[in-house]
Amino acid sequence: MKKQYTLFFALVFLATGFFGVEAPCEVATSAPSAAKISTVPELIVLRAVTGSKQIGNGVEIRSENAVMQVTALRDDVLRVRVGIQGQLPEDASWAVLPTARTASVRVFAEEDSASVGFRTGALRIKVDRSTMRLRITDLKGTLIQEDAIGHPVEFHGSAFRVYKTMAVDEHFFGLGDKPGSLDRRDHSYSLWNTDSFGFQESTDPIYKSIPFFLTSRGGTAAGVLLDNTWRTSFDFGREYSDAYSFGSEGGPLDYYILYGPDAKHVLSTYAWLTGPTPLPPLWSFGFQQSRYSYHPESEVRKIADRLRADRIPADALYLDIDYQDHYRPFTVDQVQFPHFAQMIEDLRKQNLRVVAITDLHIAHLPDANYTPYDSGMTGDHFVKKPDSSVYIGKVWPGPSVFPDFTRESTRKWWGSLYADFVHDGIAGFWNDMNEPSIFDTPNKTMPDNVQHRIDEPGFRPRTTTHLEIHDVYGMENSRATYDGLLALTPNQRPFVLTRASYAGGQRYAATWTGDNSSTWNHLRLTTPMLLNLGLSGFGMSGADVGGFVGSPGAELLTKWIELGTFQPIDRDHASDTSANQEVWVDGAEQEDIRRRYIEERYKLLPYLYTTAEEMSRTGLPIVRPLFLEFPDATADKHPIDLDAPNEFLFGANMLIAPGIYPEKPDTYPVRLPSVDWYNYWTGEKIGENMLTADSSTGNPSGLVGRQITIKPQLDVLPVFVREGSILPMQPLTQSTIETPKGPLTLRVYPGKNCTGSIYLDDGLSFAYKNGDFLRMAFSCVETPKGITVHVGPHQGSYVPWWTSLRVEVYGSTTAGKAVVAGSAQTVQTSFDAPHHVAAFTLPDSGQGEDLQIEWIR
Ligand code: NBV
Repeated sequence: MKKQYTLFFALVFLATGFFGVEAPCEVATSAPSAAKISTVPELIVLRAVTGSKQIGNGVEIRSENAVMQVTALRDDVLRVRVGIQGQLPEDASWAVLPTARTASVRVFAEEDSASVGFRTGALRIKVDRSTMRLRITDLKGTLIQEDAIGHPVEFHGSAFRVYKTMAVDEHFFGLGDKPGSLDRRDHSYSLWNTDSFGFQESTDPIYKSIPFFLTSRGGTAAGVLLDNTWRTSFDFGREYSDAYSFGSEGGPLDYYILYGPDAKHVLSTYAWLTGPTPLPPLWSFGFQQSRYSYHPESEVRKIADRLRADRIPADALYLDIDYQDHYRPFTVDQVQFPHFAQMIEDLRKQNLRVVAITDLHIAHLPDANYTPYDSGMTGDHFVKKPDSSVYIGKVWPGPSVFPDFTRESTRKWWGSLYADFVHDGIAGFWNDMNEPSIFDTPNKTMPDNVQHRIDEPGFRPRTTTHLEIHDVYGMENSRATYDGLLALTPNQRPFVLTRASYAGGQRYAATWTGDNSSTWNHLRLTTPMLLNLGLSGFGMSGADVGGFVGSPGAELLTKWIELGTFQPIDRDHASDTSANQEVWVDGAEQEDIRRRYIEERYKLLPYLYTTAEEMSRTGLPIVRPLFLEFPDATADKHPIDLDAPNEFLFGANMLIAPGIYPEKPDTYPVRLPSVDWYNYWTGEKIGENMLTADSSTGNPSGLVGRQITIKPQLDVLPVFVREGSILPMQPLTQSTIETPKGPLTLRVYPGKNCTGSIYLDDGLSFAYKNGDFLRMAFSCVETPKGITVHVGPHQGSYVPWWTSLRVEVYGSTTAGKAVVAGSAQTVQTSFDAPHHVAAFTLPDSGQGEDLQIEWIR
């Protein structure tokens, strides 16, 4: 049973009656008589303003011993810090970029008898003098966020909790890939990186801790980052039906509020705050084949040969832990892989790259000529126990030691360990087990009292316990890998895949959702998990296609491969005890369907890569909930995704509608935001006749959109394209290493606000930063007799692989004549009735042109 109003009474009780009315900031115990003899921590309640002063970009407020600072980094970004011992917490962060953290904007002080505060160019901030409640509105008075009635903040010893009022129509997203529903409302979560093999819908916590969430309230979005690496927790109306809260067991009370008003803006602001995902190498968008583990060498080669023989487009093969000598990171089992470097070279000749796992646990092997251990000991790079001896825990190699990744020098040393593998031609690296996962401890990770050193620019040098570092350990591991690879090959974009991370970890690594299961409910889980990851800064993500634990049946694997096509990372991966899970395992009929989807992904690479480049600039994820692009899709502006479970957008323009129960034969509804849509597979425009009757009526949640009914088919994953989009596509290749042969295809879907673009570069280096890229913008307008497609000129110096353009106009009912404006030449279009497409090809001059098409009636 949820408690309504009880929060108010409980807090008023705590803050006034029980602990004394006069004291504005009380130090008390939750059971005074027992306090002296028990370990119940002190409760400190911030209650009234006892002093305040305006500072350059905000206000500093005292409440007895406590100090609270609210500052504006930008007009739309606030930071709130609180210390109860008269001092603010250390001004340092693993997540927030120094440039953002130290940014500041001029504010205007606003004070009256009831409140102190200020105004920015976008927000008004008030702190109530008698209650210390923080209230933020926009300049028109729309409420963005306010502390709950009672008191704003409570401390229990070193733990703290912040309560905020929760509106009836407020919804919550983010917190990384925690399983369960897309909307976090009515749930509570704990953040503590955990190896959660075989997790389920209700498992919490799992691998990553990303203390960022997005709120959406009556169409106004805001974000909150609680920048605290200790064990944190979030409650979105589970404890109290009228309040949400966040807190931590220790560490700084330091949080950021990011104002929208739209969700897209919040996400780009979050990317400003914590850094965007860097542009990944093109090959990482190809199909990736993995298994725990392909070994020996002949098995790896067999998989590569089969991919090529069966013409399954693919770009990467993974080496899991069995390629190593006794699971020792940075070694190779010479018996199983006698020609390791040669194998990598040979795979490369087959246009396949290798990603190798390099776990962080270094085997404890004194006097055994194991360089990672020896050099790590010499450099004092491992974490220690309180008695100063090196901490040893058991993982895959047996007794292991653990790098002290919160030291810059340790990260440099770790990065240098990759030199040989990079030299051998390994293209990407996989950091697993970095929660860290440890076998022989009761909590399956390091004991709380393990000592980590913080020796890091921007931080006060000190030694701290694992409690503070645990949640950021995996991120610093992947940072060490990323930076190390950059140091080794400065002009190559690193590809790092990490399992554990923290806010901001998207700067260093892509991520996957860990050990999911080969079951239908896990196929269902992938969409909300990847969407919430994207809403938490991690736009480059995937879930193991086919599921990791267990073995998928033929149809499940087929459906999963279909969905994987539209995930940022498309990696088929299975456990050591799973049956084989490659594309071909269930015979030709299934393989043909699966191949077709993977082929479609390759054809869509220009669109996908263009979306990835957008992500690297704006922070907008590759897969997006519908409300990001269609915030007004419902009458009351609640996120349309709540009525459209499991639908998602792939980039801005493609809507994927897998259905919640693909294992069932029943028809299911697909809700579409109210613009026109095209069926991606048939090219047909979704006409009125295809909409189901209840699209505008009988819908209690006020949906303004449309609804169509889908009859599930094994070989069809419904995909729709938004009217007014132009999708760039390429001829099929078997790998991104192959140069596509033929024209760049522009799929034109006529409609309102018709635009599109393409971004292209060498896919590997940083030359694009010096202008060596190609960008083109497209648009279209319908004319009385047909349509005009505008092809923008080439921008940037990169020379594309195509010399001609194939323009395909969808939703067509007839052939047409195309004229390049200003030229006398007329081209007759082809017409493909079953696909509703009229098409023609013309040279791409690079100068840009207007293509006028008139339908032949
Ligand atoms: O390295 C083996 C596996 C790996 O395949 C998987 O993807 C990781 O999530 N790893 C976990 C360790 C053992 C899992 C049982």
